[in-house]
Amino acid sequence: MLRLINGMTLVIATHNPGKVPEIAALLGENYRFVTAGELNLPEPDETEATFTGNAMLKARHAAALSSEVAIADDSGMSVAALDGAPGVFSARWAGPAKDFSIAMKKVETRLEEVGATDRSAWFTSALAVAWPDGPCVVVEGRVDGTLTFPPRGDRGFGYDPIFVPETGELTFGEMEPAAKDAISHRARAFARLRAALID
Ligand code: ITT
Repeated sequence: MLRLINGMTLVIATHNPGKVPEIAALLGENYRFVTAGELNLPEPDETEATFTGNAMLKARHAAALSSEVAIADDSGMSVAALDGAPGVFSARWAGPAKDFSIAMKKVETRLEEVGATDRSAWFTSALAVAWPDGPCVVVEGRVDGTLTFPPRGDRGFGYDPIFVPETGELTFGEMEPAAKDAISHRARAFARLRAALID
């Protein structure tokens, strides 16, 4: 049976510094962490068409190269009026410089172009845990909300300053990290992971 055991080392298979504290906070203090960046692991190409596919690809890549159990997140923001875009292309909309002011502006411009008044959006997080000898578990979580422009708040990362979760009025960029961690797509995915691999 696949389990995460207290005290084991887990590779956090991300090169996004915004995700590391969120994943570490969700996992708590029971594991030893090392990040893909600290191990100088190369970033794999995200060639899959789904969040779950890319999360498994990243976790398997890090587990194979490090010989440790690895956890990866593949996530993104989907906008209803843009048929779910940017979705799995969320990071790529920020360009090679990973400038999310450009990505957020692009979302606003696309909404104006299609003449949409619907501002519904959601974040998805797929979390995958892979073992070096092959097994892999993947789960998904989602949080719904609405978009607001101009961006507000300098906390969080990525698209956080334009996303207001349905349970409140502040953007993810304005919320305390713990408040975001309590309701986020990543937290919801983690609850499923906990049920599958920890409890
Ligand atoms: P890794 O693959 O190395 O983890 P990445 O940034 O390329 O880093 P993704 O491919 O999963 O990760 O891209 C997801 C993008 O979606 C991410 O760069 C953010 O812009 C956005 N995103 C995901 N979760 C988010 C969150 O909680 N808040 C804001 N933006 C988020």
